Amino acid sequence: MGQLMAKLMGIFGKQEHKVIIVGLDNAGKSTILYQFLMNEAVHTCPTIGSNVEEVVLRKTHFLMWDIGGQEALRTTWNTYFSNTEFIVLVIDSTDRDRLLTTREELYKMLAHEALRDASVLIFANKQDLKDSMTTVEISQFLTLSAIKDHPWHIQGCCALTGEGLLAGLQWMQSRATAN
Ligand SMILES: Nc1nc2c(ncn2[C@@H]2O[C@H](COP(=O)(O)OP(=O)(O)OP(=O)(O)O)[C@@H](O)[C@H]2O)c(=O)[nH]1
Ligand SMILES: [Mg+2]
Repeated sequence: MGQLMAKLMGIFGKQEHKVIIVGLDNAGKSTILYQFLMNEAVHTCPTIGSNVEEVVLRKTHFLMWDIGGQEALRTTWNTYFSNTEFIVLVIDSTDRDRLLTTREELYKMLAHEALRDASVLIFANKQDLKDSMTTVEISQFLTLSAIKDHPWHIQGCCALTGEGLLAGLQWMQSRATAN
């Protein structure tokens, strides 16, 4: 779906829950988005700007914005924040060196006024790789248990096979219908 069409559906269509997919470059954000849409791994290129697609689960419509994660693009993330209900933070679970950077980006977002009411789904991606950190290690490093002002959930996954993605989407769906 084109970006304009997606936007128009968001404005005039049935209730649509806005999702932003963020995380550092190479985390697997675009691979996850297209796995949701097509149930298969597609070849991705680094995202410059964003991709937007509609994903539907059991009559719940999500408008998902997949935003480029390169350092120079991270300053643009805030232009996508308004009306966001869900932040999907994607982490390359093998990328130990940059987990601190991810942590900083996460807490910056959580402190942002426009994201005050947003829920956070963290995908610990690339669980297929043998040196990947577990969800427990990542939770501890990000001190997720200290986050009291946003509902959050962490889910291990592999975007190449799709394993774990539906569980994450189901968590969003249950929150979207609870609100
Ligand atoms: N082994 C493995 N590789 C993955 C997985 N998910 C994504 N990749 C690979 O990681 C690379 C980056 O994936 P993208 O989806 O393009 O990453 P991105 O987060 O969209 O990156 P930017 O658009 O630059 O922000 C690609 O080569 C993917 O095939 C996974 O679960 N396991
Ligand atoms: Mg991308």
